[in-house]
Amino acid sequence: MELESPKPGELLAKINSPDDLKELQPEQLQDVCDELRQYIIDTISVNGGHFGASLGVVELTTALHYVFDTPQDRLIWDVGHQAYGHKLLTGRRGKFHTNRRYGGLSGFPKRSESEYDAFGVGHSSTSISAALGMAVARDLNKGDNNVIAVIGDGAMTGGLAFEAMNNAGAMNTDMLVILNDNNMSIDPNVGALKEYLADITTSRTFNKMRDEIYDMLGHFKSAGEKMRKVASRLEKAMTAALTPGSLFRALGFKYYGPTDGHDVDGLYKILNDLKNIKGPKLLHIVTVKGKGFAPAEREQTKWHASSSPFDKITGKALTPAPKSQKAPKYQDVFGEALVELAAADERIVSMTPAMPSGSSLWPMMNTFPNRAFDVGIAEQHAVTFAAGLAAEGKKAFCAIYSTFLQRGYDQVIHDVAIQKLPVVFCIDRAGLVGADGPTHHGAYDTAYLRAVPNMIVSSPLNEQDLRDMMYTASGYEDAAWAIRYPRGRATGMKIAEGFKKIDIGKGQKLRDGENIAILSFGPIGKYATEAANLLAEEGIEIGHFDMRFAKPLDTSLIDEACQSYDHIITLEDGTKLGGFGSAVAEYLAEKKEKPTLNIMGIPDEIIEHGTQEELHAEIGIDSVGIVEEIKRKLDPTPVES
Ligand SMILES: Cc1ncc(C[n+]2csc(CCOP(=O)(O)OP(=O)(O)O)c2C)c(N)n1
Repeated sequence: MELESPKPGELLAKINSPDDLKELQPEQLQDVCDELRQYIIDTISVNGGHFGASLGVVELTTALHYVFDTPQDRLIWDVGHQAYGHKLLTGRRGKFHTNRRYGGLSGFPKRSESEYDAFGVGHSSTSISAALGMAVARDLNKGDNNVIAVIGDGAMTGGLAFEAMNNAGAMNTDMLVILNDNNMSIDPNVGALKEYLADITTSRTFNKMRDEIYDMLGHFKSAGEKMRKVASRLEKAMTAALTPGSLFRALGFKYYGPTDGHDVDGLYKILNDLKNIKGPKLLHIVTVKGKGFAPAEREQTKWHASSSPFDKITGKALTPAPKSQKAPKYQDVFGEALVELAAADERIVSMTPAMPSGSSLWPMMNTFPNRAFDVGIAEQHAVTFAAGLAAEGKKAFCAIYSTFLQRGYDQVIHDVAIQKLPVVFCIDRAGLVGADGPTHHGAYDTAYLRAVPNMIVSSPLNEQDLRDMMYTASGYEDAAWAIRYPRGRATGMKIAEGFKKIDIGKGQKLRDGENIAILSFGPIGKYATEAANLLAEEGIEIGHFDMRFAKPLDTSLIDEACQSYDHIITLEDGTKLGGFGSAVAEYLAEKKEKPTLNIMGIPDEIIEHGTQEELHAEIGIDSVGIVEEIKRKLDPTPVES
C-alpha cells in the first residue's frame, strides 16, 4: 500500500512553518495537537516508521514551536526518532509520506534536510553536548538566541548526557534541557536513574522521608538553642536534598517540574516563563509513550516502531507476513543459541546496552535473570562490564549493534584487547540496515575491529554457521571474538541439533569455476551464490569461497584461489576501506604472482536510507551488481584512446 499525503485537519492544513502556527490563539493549540497526532497515525499506519515517541511529544513539539523562534532558536532532539511532529510543523508535511523511503525524508532530524534541524541525530544522548556547544558559540558571537535540547529518560541514561550536564552546569551559560520522562526506553527503562525519576514523579520517597525527618527534627527542636540551630541547618539541607530535582541541581541546573507533558496550555506558559530565566535549566515533563493511540499506549515496546501497515483503530496488521519471512531473524538465532549454550555452560553471561528486544536478549534474560543484563543506553559501560566479568572467569557474550559498538571502541581496545580478555561480541545489524539510514548502518565494524590485536573477526554465511561460531567462541579463551551478522532474516535452512566446532580462521569452498572467484564474508555471500547461479545459466562458471573470517584470514584458501583464478572479487557488507577486502589485498600485496583484485563493499561515502535491497543495489553489491561486475571483467570495454 502506497500513500500520497493524508488529508490534514483544518488547522494543520494552514501550517507550513512555525510562523503559521504562531498566528493561532493559545486556545487553538490543543486542536493543532489533535490534528498533528492524527496525521502521524494516518501516515505511519500505512508507511511504517517510529511511532510511540512522536505521539508522546506532540504537545511539547507544538508548544516549543509556538513559544520559541525556530530556527534562530536552536531545537535539538535527542535520538531524533520523536521528531515527526517537528518535521510536520516545519514545512515537510507534503513530503512526510516519503519518510524513511529511498530518496525520501530521513527518519531523523538532519541538517541537510531542513534549517529547522539544528543537529543531526540517530544515536542517543548527544543533545545536551551539542546544545552546550551551540550555546557557547552563541555567547562567543554575542548572540541572544535560545538553545533547547529535548532528551528522553532513556537517552538520559547514556554517560554522554551526564558528561554534558556536568560541563554545562559549570559553564553556567543559558540553555534549556527538557527531560521527556515517559519511563520507557525502547524496552522499559532500567537503572537507578529510572528509580530516581519515578521517585520524583510519584513523590514516594520524598513524602516518606519528609515525614520521618520532620518527626525527628521535632525532637531536636525541643532540646535547647544549640540543637535548634543544628536542627534548622539539617532541615534546610534535607529539604534541598529531597526537593525534586536535587540531582540536576547538584550538576548546576535550575530544575523545574515535574509537569504534565500533555497539557499544551501549561507547557506553553512554562516555556514562556523559562525563556526569561538565565543559566542552565532543566524542565522535567512527564508523558506517555504512544499517547493517543490505545494499542501503542498499552504495548509501548511493540509500538516503538512499526514496519507493516496497520488498522488505525485496532492496531492490527493489515497484511500478513510474506512466506519468505518464515526464516528466523539472525537476532533470534543468536538469542535462542545463547540460551542453549548458557544452559550447558554456567560461566556464560550476557549484556545488552538497552536493546533486549532488538538484540533478542529477552530469552536469556528470562531464563537466566541473574546472568543476563540490560545495562541501559551505555555501550561503553557494556563493553567494560563484559571485560570485568571476563576477568573473573565468566564467558561474557556482549550483544550489541555494530553502529552502537562504535561508542565502545576505546573499551574494546583498552579494557578487552590489551588485557586479552576472551569477551565474545555478538554484533547485530552489521552492514547496511535500511530505513534507519546513515547513523545506523553497521558499516565500519570489520574495519575498526580488524585493526585491534587479540581479536578474531568472523561472520557466518547462514544461521547454522552463526550457532556454530557462537559455540566455538564460547570455548575459546585466547582472545576476544567478534561475530557480525546483519539485520533481518536468515536463510530458513534446516538447523542441525546441537552445535559443531568450526575451525578458527578457516573458510570453505562453495563452488568451483573458471577465471573468476568471489571470496565473500558473511551472509552477503548469498548474493554471490545467486550471481553464480545467474551466470551459470549463461554458461559462465565462477568460483565462490565463503571465507568466514576476516581475521585470522584463511590464507591457504586464498592461495588456492590464486592458483586457480585470474581475477578475485571480495564481497562484504561493510566499508571497503580497511575491511575484509583490504585484508585480502594486504595479503596479496606480499605475493609476486597474483590475480587481479576487486573489492566490493560499501564505498567511502555516506549511504543514505532505503530498504536494504535498494541500498545494496545502489552500491552494486547485490546479485545483479555482481553479475555486471563479472561481465565487465570478462569482457572489458576497450579503452578509447
Ligand atoms: C547510542 C544509542 N544506543 C541505542 C540506541 C537505540 N535507541 C533508539 S531510541 C532508544 C530509546 C530511547 O529512549 P528515550 O530517550 O527515553 O526516548 P523515548 O523513545 O522513550 O521517547 C534506544 C535505546 C540509540 N539510538 N543510540
